[in-house]
Amino acid sequence: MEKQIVTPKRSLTTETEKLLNNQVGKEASSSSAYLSMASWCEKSGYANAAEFLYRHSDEERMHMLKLFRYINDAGGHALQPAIKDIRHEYKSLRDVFEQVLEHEIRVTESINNIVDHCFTIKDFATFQFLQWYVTEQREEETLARRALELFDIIGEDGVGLWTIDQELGKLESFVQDGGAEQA
Ligand code: OFO
Repeated sequence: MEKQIVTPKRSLTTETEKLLNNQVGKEASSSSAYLSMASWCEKSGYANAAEFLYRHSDEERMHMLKLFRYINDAGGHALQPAIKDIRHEYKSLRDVFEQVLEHEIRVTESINNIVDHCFTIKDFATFQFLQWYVTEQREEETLARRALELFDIIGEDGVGLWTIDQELGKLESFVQDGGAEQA
C-alpha cells in the first residue's frame, strides 16, 4: 500500500497557489512564444534578432522554474502547464517586436494583480518573492520599447532592416549597462 504523507499546514492560500500556477502558465507560454519568434527571425535572415529571442525564451523558462520551485517550497503543488495558441507566422520583424511589447505589458499586469492580491491578504513572503518579477518586467518592457524605437529611428528602407537587426544584437547590453536610464 502506498504510504500516505500528511500535508503539513502552510501559509500559502489555495487562491494564491492558483494565481501562481496561472503565472507559471504565462511564463511557459512566453518562453514558447519567444522560441517561435526566434525561429521565424532565423529563417527570415534576422540572425541577431533570432539570438535575442532565443536568449529570452531561455530566460522565460527560468522565470517559470523560479515560480514553480517557490510554489512547492511554500507547500503548494506546482503544475506543468499546457501550452496553447502559439503563433508561427509574423508579418514582419516589426510585427515580432510589437508582439513582444504587448506580451510583456500583459505579463506585467498579471504580476501586478498577484502582488496586489498578496499584499491584500498579507502574504508578505510571496509579496517579497514577487518583487524580483516586478523589477524584471520593468526591464523587459524597457527592452521591448527600445527595440521598437529602432524601427522609427533607423527606418526600414534600404539597409535599414539589416541595420536594425545589427542593433538588436547590442540592445541587451545597452539596457543592462543602464544606458536606457542614462539616455
Ligand atoms: Fe517572465 O519576464 Fe517577461 O514575460
